[in-house]
Amino acid sequence: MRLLPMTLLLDIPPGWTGPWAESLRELMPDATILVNGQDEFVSEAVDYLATFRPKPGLIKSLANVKAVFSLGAGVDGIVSDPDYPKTVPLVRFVDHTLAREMAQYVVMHVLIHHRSQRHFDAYQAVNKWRQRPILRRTEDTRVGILGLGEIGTMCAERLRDLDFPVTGWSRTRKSVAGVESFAGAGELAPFLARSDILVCLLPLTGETRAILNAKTFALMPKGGFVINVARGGHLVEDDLVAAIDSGHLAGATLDVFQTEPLPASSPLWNHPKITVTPHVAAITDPRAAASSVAAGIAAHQRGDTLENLVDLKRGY
Ligand code: NDP
Ligand code: OXD
Repeated sequence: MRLLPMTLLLDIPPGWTGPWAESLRELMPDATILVNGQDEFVSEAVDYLATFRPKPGLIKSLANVKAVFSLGAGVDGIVSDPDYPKTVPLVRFVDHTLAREMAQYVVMHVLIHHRSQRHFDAYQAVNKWRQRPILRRTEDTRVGILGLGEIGTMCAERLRDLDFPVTGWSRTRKSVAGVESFAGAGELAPFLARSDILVCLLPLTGETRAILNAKTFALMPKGGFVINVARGGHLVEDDLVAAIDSGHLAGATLDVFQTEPLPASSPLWNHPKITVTPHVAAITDPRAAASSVAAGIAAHQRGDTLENLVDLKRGY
């Protein structure tokens, strides 16, 4: 992609792997691509930043940065920086392959729960043949999706296509074929009351933090199941364990945690009714991210309106 000369700073979280800089350099051969923590750079020379969880203050220190590109769909790690300069546009990563992987993860864990797969795993481990009917009909297993955005909508459509009755909850009302839409704080309680499986796909904001709490679980039907693939900050972990141990909830699948990596001492690791995965529901593909960053920079240089802009006041 031909671009005007510019400098892009790539700020990758420690532990991330993949050919991030290579993908960006391949797509933008005329650009200067620098990697934070590896390359020396002059802050004032940085035109664009691609990042996921920047150290607070990094963006403010880049006095001439023209736009920031999030390498993840969730931007809570960027907008939480109190020094984020409000005049700098923030572009979110929206990608079909990311949404598709998220939908695969959600469908898989809905089915693992619905088909009692963990029950069969436990008996296989001790060489025991234990048949058991599916406990509830698909038509009677209502899935509720908190957050009917890019990813939530794809999850809803895939589950609907498997004949699960699906509803979604969002700030504004949605129109997704075959998916009942609930909107706003006033419709949260009726939405929860008909969510046998509750999937969280909300962005983490001041309004959604700790939304998965004791009150929320009490409003769900007895025997309900929770899947949190959004952010650890959405869930009050102790409330979840209490709701499962009391017998009100049947269990949970968690991909995201208040503290990541999840400390080895966390009781969540060994809870017999909780499945833990290490924030892998979907991993950003470096090539897809590079192509979205390159397209955004090209649009910005042409003076076009940027797509997928984050509303900094709303926080997503
Ligand atoms: P979107 O911004 O497309 O969708 C967010 C949805 O949440 C929208 O429907 C929005 O409603 C709704 N919402 C936001 N605030 C509220 C509120 N206060 N009350 C009710 N509804 C609200 O986000 P994505 O679908 O792209 O991503 C969702 C989240 O998934 C990300 O923020 C990230 O945290 C997580 N994620 C996790 C990954 C993982 O590997 N575990 C990978 C990728 C993403 P409305 O449309 O009306 O504004
Ligand atoms: C994301 C994530 O937000 O990986 O994209 O969690």
